Amino acid sequence: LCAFIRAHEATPKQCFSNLFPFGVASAAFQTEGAWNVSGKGESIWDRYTHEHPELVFDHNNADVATDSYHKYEDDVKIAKQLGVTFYRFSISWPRILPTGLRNKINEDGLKYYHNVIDALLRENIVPVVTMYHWDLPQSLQDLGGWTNPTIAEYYVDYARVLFENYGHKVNTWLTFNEPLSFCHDGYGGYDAPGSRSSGFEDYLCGHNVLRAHGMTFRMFQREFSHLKASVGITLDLSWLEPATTSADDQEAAETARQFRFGWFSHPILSKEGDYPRVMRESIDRNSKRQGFFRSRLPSFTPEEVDMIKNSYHFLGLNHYTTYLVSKGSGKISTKPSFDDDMGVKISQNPSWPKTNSTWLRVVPWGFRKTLNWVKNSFNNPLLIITENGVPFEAGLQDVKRVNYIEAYLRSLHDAIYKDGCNVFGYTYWSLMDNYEWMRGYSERFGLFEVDYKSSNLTRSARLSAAFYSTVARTKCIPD
Ligand code: BGP
Repeated sequence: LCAFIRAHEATPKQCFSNLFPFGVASAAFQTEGAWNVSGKGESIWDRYTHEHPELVFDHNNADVATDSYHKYEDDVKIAKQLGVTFYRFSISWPRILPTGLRNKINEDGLKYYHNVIDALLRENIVPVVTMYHWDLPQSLQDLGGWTNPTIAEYYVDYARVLFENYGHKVNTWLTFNEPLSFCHDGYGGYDAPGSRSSGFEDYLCGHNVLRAHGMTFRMFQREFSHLKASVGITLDLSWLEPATTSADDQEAAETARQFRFGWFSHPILSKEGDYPRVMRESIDRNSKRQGFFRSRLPSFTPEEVDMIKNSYHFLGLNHYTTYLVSKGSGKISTKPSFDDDMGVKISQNPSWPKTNSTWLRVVPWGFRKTLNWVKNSFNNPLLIITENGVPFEAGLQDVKRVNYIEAYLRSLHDAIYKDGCNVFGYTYWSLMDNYEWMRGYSERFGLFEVDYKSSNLTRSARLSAAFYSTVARTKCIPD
C-alpha cells in the first residue's frame, strides 16, 4: 500500500527559469543534401560514403538527406511549431569555400545560409551556428586534413568569412562539434576520412583542432569584438562510471574521462592550459616503449598554451549515455592505439534500457553526474547542452522518446537547481530524423519523423514534439 501511495504522490513540478532557452539541433551534412549543387565542393563525408557504401549500415549516402537545402523553410516552420528559442545548425565549409581555401567564395552558398538565418530571425528563433560539424572540404583532406598543421590557418580564413558575412545576425558560435568523434573515429577509426590510425593521427588531429580553435577565438577577439557575440566549442562526454567501488576502477574511470573529455577540455579550461597529465604520461611512456623517438602526443609551444587557455566564452556539451569503466589488463601493445594508451575496459550494464542504437542506453542519472564532474573539474564553467537525444523505431507514438527526454530533463534540473551547475540552455538532437553518419537513415532521433519514401520527404510531428513543445513554452516538465 505504501508503495502504491508513493507512486501516486504528486511530484513537485520541476520548472526551469523563465528565460531558460530550449532549442533543437541539426547538422549540414546530415540534412542539407544537394551535395554538388550550386557550386558546393566535395566534403570528406561525400567522398567516403560514395566510395564505401558497404561501410554504411544501410548502404545509403547523404546526397539528398532531408533535402534541407531546398526545404529549409519547412524546417524553420516546424521549429516554430515547437516554440523553441533557438535552432542550432551547422555551416558546410565546402558549400562556402568549395576548395577549402579563401581563393574562391561560393556566393550561392553564402546566400543559402543568409536565407536560413533570415527565415529563423523572421520567426524570432535565434540562430546558433556550428562552424564545423565534420564535413571537411575533400581538397583539404588531400593535403592531410586535420593532421596537417597548416589546416589551422585555413580554418581561421574560413571562420573569418563566416564572421564577416553573418556576424551581424548571429551571436552564438561554436567552432567545432565533438572533436573526440571526428578525430578519434575519423582519423583513428572508420568514420570519414577513415584513416584508421589510432594513437597517432587522432592525436595530430586533436592538436590541430585545438590550435585552430584557439587561433579562431583570438582572431575573433582582435577583429570582431564589436559584434558582441559569444564563441564556444562543443565537446561530448558520455558519463564514465566506475564498474565497481574499487580504487582501481575509480582511477580507471577518471583516466577515461581525462582521455575522452580532458583531451580537449583541459587545454582550454584548466589553469595549466595543456593536455591532462595522465594522458601525457601514458602516451609518452607507451611511445617510448614502442621505440618512437618522440611522443605520439604532440606538445604545444608556450605561445600556443596561452592562446588556447581560456579561449571560450561558454562551453557546449553533448551528452547521450553512460558507460562502465574498469581497470585494463596493463598490457602494452606494439602498435600505437588510443585505447591501449587509455588502458581501461569500457562496457555497459545490460540491464540499462536499450534504444535503437548499439551504443546508447537510457541512463538519466549519468547526465547529472556528468554535469557535476565538469563543474568540479573546471570551476563550474558556463555550459549549454548542445545535444541530447535518443533513436527509436519509426512511428509517431514515440512514448519511449518522451520518457527519455523527461528523465534526462529531470536529471538536468537537479544538476542546475540542486547542485548549482552553470547550465544556461538545452538542445534536443534532433529536430527531425536525418542521415546519422555510418548508420545512414537507420537511426531516427527526430522529434519530427521524416518519411523517406514520400517524394517530398514529409516531416510529421511525433508525440515527443508535442511533449518538448510544452517544455519549451512553459519551461516546466509536465507531471
Ligand atoms: C553526435 C553528433 C550528431 C549526431 C548524434 C547521434 O555525436 O554530433 O551529429 O549524429 O551524435 O549519434 P550517432 O549518429 O552517432 O548515432
